[in-house]
Amino acid sequence: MASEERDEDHLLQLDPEEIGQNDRQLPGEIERCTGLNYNDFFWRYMHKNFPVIITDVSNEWECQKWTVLQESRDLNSNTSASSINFDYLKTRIPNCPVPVADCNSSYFNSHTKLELNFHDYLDKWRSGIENQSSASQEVNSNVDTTSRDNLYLKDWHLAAQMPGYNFYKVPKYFASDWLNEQLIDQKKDDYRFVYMGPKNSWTSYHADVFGSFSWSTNIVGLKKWLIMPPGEELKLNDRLGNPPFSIDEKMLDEHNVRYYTINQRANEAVFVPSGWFHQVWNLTDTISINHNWFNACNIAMVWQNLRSNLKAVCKEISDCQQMDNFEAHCQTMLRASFGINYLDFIELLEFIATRRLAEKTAATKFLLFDSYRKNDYHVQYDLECLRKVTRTLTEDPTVQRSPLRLDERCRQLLARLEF
Ligand SMILES: O=C(O)CCC(=O)C(=O)O
Ligand SMILES: [Fe+2]
Repeated sequence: MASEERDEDHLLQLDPEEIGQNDRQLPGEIERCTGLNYNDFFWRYMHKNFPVIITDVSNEWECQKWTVLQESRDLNSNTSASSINFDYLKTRIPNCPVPVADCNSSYFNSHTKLELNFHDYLDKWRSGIENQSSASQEVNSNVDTTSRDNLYLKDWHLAAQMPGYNFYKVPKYFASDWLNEQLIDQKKDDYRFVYMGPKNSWTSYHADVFGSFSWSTNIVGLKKWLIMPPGEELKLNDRLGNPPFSIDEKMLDEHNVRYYTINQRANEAVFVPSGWFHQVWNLTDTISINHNWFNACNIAMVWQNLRSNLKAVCKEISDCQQMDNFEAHCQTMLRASFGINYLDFIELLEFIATRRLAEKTAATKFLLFDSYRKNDYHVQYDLECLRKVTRTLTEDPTVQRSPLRLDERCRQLLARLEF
């Protein structure tokens, strides 16, 4: 828990309503919560794998300086809106290469990727805004809006790239994060990202990597989300089982898809549960911070996803089944396509188990993102879920016949966890 925050905010307690109530009715709309406590978020949303919008999460973040308040030009209204502080961004962040998606062009079911230097990206963005506003002031302007650049800086590992620059603080709700806990400790590529994009940039239809959760907080701007519960996406697949590249409300209505619309404003975090397909549009110039992660609540879903991706990979190269090292080959392909394979997954479980077992007896628990400390109940809960998922792994035929003796590793892990 954050030293500056109250302890009871972070106590994880068994919610009495939780017991025997797994199949809750889907509500009519996604709730917007202010002042939600950790326990309520944990049991009512994260554990139930249901989305929520949380307000006021980023008021104090340093990256508020990336925005400037602009008085409205409309003299009759007192409204003010924030816009991008290009000068501050350029002074604070070096001109490093950044990953950019071209939202006007696609390549194999995703937006074409390119790399630009950060300051060049900002210059293009700023001149796009200036051209747009001068065009809108011209009466009968003939400017062709479709030929404008639509470049989206996304999946930028800025936190890893500038470790000394604390431009945001992970909200307490999202602090239990096994994925980044391991990757940051081992100094590997993590899943902490910055997104910056002009009005009309967008992210195509997808579910998140590994079947992970994601959270996304708007620093400035407005995002529109279309998001659907797991299973609904099947209604949109073509006859070969391929999902569409892009969706809209008309398509969803025509296919009788149950879905939700979220209008996400600045300072609001959206919690995206595991396996919920979504598409996202920036309705205005927008900057957001986003993490992918998993923990005790969705580790079993990530494991099921890993298993079904292995099945798909094996099927794809089934003509090589007679090869001596067919299974090892499948694991290599699994890592390439999915991001992790069975060995990586087991190593992650071992890493978290070692930490939680040490925490069980230690007076001080590990800090999550330098701010939050877990209580004993949280450690117990993590250990229980680790035990459950490891037991499932020991029953998996691929694990059992692994040439890497993954079965032995799982059994040893289980013995440590059952101690
Ligand atoms: O903001 C975006 O463009 C995409 C965000 C997203 O897909 C996510 O947070 O899972
Ligand atoms: Fe996503």
